[in-house]
Amino acid sequence: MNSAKAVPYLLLFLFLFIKVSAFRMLIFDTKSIGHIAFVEFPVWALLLAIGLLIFKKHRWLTVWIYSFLVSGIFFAVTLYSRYYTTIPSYYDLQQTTQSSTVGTTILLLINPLDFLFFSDLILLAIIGRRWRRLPRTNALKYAVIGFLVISAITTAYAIKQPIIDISYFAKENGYAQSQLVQMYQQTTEKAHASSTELSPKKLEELKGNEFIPVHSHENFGLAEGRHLFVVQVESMQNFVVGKSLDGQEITPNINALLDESAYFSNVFQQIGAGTTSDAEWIANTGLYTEGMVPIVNQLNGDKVPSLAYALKDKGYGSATYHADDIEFWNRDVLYPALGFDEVFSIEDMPDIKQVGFGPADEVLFDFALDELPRQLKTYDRIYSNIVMMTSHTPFLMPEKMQYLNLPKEYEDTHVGNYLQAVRYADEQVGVFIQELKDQGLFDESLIVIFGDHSGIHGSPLSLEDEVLLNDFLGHPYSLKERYTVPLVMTGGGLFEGTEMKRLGGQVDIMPTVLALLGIEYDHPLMGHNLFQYEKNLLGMRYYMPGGSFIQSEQLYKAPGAKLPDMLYDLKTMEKRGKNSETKKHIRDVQVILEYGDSLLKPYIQD
Ligand code: GP9
Ligand code: MN
Repeated sequence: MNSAKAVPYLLLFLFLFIKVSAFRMLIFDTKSIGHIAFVEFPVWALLLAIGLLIFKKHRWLTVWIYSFLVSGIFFAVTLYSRYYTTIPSYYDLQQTTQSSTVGTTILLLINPLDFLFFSDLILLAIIGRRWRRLPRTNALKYAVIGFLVISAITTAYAIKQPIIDISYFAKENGYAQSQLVQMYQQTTEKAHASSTELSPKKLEELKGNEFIPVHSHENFGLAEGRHLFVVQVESMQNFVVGKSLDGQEITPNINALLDESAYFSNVFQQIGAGTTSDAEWIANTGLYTEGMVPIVNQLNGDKVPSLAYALKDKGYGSATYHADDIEFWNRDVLYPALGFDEVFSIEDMPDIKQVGFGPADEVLFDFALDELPRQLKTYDRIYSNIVMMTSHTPFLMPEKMQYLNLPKEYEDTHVGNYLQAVRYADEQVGVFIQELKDQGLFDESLIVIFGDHSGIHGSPLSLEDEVLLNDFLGHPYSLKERYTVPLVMTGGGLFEGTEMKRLGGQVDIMPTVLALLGIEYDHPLMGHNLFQYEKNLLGMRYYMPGGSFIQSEQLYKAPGAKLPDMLYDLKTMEKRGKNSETKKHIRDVQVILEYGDSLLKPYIQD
């Protein structure tokens, strides 16, 4: 064997090794070159070596295409992880259709250094001039055998590990292997591990409560026979409620409404990759999502037991409103599955006052209010599900829709823009509530307002933003502030300004609403009536590493791509050491999540 012939190949594999190393260091903070060389690199190198063997006549073309593809993958994974703080999987390719609307956000995340992933293309051009044809050599065959053996060993080992968190799994077992194992588990159905059924009693016990039948619950039937309005507010986090900036309240309308509301101030978002649409799913089904994949991308189109169906049985007609394309987040599949009688999207609403990707919330509310007289004639009772959108990142509000006079240092900052956008959303909620009052409907309705998920997170936050946030809050921004969303329940004569500090999740919204309306529900629910139960145990998968939990006393962040695990006291958010309770909650939340997955099975594609 002429060893000189191997030189260009050695260089090609060296470039690939450097690229793989840079990727690992960036995404997983990997410091061990040995780990990279034996776990991550061999799979990528194997693919290149096989390509070179197969396409003998077009070796350079193979190298170029492969290098470009790998650079593209690493570039995309880096951007994705920066925004979502978890790695994307091949599943997420299904989401590419959704990326156009979040394009502006993605642009904010690109760091010019990311393009260095493509810098090996320059090196390839240089060695391409030196070796215009890549020589024949047996070394390639040996390389394939060597890489194959190592890849087979690491993949076989990986297959035996449970995937509790995909990023952590990829960190330990290799990104390439994580994708292979996921594919393998999906085809063999292990991804949706079937679990033993949990009775409502057992589920409540895992959360730390004694089960009580719903008809004996606190506030059961308090709002019986009322209309229901559910308002999902885009990106509204709990920390803005009751807060002021330079003497200006961020949510003056919601703040005023709290006097006649039950306000749950400790409710955690539970969305996964499907963000807004996951929140819609959770609020309308009382079920979890799988987390890593938007539930709307998995639905098989079958009817799903839901709030709309439960209310239909009681004579309600239902309508849902959102000012975006109906195909976005596959709502054209979601809404029929949830059984809404009437579905309104961007094409039904006047094409005016566009902000972001559709007409502003004021147009949405006007539209929904205009539909009311007809609906009130058509149905005994109505359920309206109104999904707001204007306060969506990047939170750029036209001047006319700016209600806050931002202090100089907040101008043109992400945090300042966020507060401005949320202030606008609050104004529209206020107008809507006032309109319901003017029409005499407030006294006949139960109105639920909640935030879909956080708006302030990830890389759009600059150091300057963090300083402002600290200044606004009076302390550093905690995970609790990031993940809690306001949940307000109101309606004439129902509540007298109660703040409920007990832990809740979005999954608890539907059970609480059903209890207030006095409806007993035959299908399984993952959440519970927040008026009744004191304790809670919630899972969160995508925005915290799998295995994380939020429990009435503790918040546990499982180990992820970069960081080790961390336990916090939920009340103070001070760091704590794990105790026996923590270990029990880690096990229990896994049981809850697996039960949650099993409940999704009838409604998702195989
Ligand atoms: C898209 C809108 C925003 O229709 O609801 O979705 P998000 O990006 O927040 O998931
Ligand atoms: Mn959203």
